[in-house]
Amino acid sequence: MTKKKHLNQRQHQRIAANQDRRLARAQTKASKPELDSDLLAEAEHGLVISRFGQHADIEDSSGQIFRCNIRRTVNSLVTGDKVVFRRTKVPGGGPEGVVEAVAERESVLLRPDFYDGLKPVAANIDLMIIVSAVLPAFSLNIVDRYLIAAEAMHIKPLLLLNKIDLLTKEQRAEVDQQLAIYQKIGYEFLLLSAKTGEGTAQLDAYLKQGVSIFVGQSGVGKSSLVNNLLPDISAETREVSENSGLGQHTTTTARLYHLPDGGDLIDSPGIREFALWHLEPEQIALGYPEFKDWLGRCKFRDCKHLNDPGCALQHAVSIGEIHPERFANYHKILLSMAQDKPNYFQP
Ligand SMILES: Nc1nc2c(ncn2[C@@H]2O[C@H](COP(=O)(O)OP(=O)(O)O)[C@@H](O)[C@H]2O)c(=O)[nH]1
Ligand SMILES: [Mg+2]
Ligand SMILES: [Zn+2]
Repeated sequence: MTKKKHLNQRQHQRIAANQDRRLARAQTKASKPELDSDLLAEAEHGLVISRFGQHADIEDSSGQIFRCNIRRTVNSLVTGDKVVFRRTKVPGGGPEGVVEAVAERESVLLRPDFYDGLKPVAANIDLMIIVSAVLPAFSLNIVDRYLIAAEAMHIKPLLLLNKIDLLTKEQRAEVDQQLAIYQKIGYEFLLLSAKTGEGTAQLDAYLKQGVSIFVGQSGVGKSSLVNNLLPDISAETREVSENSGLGQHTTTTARLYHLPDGGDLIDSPGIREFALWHLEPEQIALGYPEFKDWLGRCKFRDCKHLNDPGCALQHAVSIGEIHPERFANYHKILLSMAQDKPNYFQP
């Protein structure tokens, strides 16, 4: 048997197991009576700190947290959602309240799961901090992938280059040149060292402005940055869930933390790295803001922007309006997306 066939069989088993679990969940949900309205206090506004299955931890305006049930009419509820909830009047072992409704989201982070498809994992994020580093190599291709995701989800991106303590003079000059490409397009960036603390004051200034998340490939220093910001939360706990063999379902439970110096951070190891299988080819081009003025101006409507005659994008590259490396990455990403997509996301 080939390796590929073997994997497919395992995928089938996994999908079947997921379906069984979903069915079981739906059955317990149906048999559970909903809380009587007489036992509930007035409706108030709350914030979802974390969601676990049929429960969610909701924070009220004074900062108190209540473990609540979720009304069946609430379709989707994730960390960062703003809700209307009602506390239970009589304290006892049961739920401390009920989530009645969810406010419209300003943004939602979607994460594609190989087996389950697209899943919302956090809402109302203001800033996606895209972490990269010189070790492992500073990859503009990976940076571009996360930028495309940020553009598609309408979340403001911030480029953060970590581990600057490791940069030689030559590397620093090279990095400055690469970052200038992004600065010209209008992206903001920070140079930082989670090890020495250099640059953390600038990071704090960004974090204070709202709700942030860290994303980026493995090894760039995301855990180190989070641990620096939240020293009171046991790093041990975090690493355990990060390395547990329990699968993606447990590690994607995101949690919202209030930062000691202001602002909020939504975090879980599972949301720090994610793939982009779910994006359409059109979204890839839209993930490059500097293409916008040129898209739709090619001679042929179905222009692939490769060697097509009369290509406006090629022209923009030739006159220096689009950087050749960004243009090359665009084609590389398009190609790899078509190849890497799991069957789930094939049209
Ligand atoms: N020299 C240096 N090493 C760092 C820095 N930040 C993180 N590291 C190291 O890089 C490795 C990966 O860091 P980690 O936080 O686990 O990365 P993650 O996979 O993105 O969560 C660890 O060995 C860290 O100690 C930094 O600013 N400078
Ligand atoms: Mg980590
Ligand atoms: Zn073209």
